[in-house]
Amino acid sequence: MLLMKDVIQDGHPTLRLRAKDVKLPLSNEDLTTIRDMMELVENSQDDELMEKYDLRSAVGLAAPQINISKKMFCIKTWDEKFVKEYRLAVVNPKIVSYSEEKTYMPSGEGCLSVDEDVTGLVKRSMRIKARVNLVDLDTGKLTEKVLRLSGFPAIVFQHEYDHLLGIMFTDKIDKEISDAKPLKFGMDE
Ligand code: UDB
Ligand code: ZN
Repeated sequence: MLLMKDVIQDGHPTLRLRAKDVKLPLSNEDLTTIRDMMELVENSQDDELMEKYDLRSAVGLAAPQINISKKMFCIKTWDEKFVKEYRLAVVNPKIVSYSEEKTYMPSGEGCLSVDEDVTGLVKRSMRIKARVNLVDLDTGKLTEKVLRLSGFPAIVFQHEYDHLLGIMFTDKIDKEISDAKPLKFGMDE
């Protein structure tokens, strides 16, 4: 089982590499890795396990963050209206289009690989379209898909995708967000 000590921190060279394509079909080793990553994210969203293992409540994790420089990440989150849940195990993604419209998390982004008290405003596209291979974590089966995401899931996807390129959110702390709309969560009016 993965723990926070397995998540490498800013300054580790792996976080700055361009991750390698994952060879398909998926090896058992890669399948185990992405299952372990999803398990950490899901455990971190369980109050008891979170407390027991001192986990930060996570919505996504990319393989480079556990020192594996391969194009894989997982996402487990709700959209900002709390309508739809996203549970995505993603391999070899490619974002093929970005909306002109920009948004940002009004409370700022953080990162499991960055000290807890570092946050910052990061401008992201409100909507993206990505070609991905999705892994069914029960069967290990892969499906090629075109994903269209918007709002918070799109922000999480772009943050994890950046990890595959060696980019940290701290590189993007803005500068100039006045042309972006703050993302509104469901509980806000
Ligand atoms: C996170 N979680 O998992 F707006 F219900 C962050 C941490 C770093 C604070 C744990 C998070 O943003 N949770 C969250 C946010 C909400 C509403 C809510 C839960 N990541 C993942 C990460 O570091 N992946 O590499 C950072 C996020 C910042 C923006 C998207 C991902
Ligand atoms: Zn991160």
